[in-house]
Amino acid sequence: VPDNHFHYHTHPAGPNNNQCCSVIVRSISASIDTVWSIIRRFDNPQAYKNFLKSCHVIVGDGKVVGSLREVHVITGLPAASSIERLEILDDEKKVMSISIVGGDHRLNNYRSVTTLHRTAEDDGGDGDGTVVVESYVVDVPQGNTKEETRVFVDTIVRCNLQSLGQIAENLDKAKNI
Ligand code: A8S
Repeated sequence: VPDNHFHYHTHPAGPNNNQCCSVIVRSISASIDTVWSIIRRFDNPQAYKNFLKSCHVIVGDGKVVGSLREVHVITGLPAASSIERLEILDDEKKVMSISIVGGDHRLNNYRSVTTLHRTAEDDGGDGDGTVVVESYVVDVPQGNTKEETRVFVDTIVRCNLQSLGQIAENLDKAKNI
């Protein structure tokens, strides 16, 4: 793979410091540019993250590192809001990273890195495919195990990437009409 940036996913997480980490990989039948056009919008994560109901950029322009957004989540989750900082937004390498710096939820010191990787689709379909790799590290909340934390966060990330895939695939299909 010529454009791999897997080193971005090497989070520092030790076994004693009560953190957990994981990585979710999803392949999408849409071009890397289409997938990136959705992901890169730090100001509009609710475009594909179904657990979010609103987002406002409160510091910066949503492109410069250090920008902050405040998101509110739908009811039924053990959380209400989150304040998130843009750590990396690299349009060339297609790498994005955010960290959670505040809010009303249980995921302290959360940081995620998302990278996109171009694939050649040899399934007879036209056009390119994309592999999305999203890794994270987070503190294990008081009263929970590492395993419980990983299951909870993996579920959210998997839902987000599934929805991202659907939206990107539909966008690309519409373009090819
Ligand atoms: C993301 C990833 C995560 C978001 C989590 C893990 C969150 O927005 C939700 C529920 C929570 O309990 C924590 O890429 C928090 O958005 C949906 C509010 C942070």
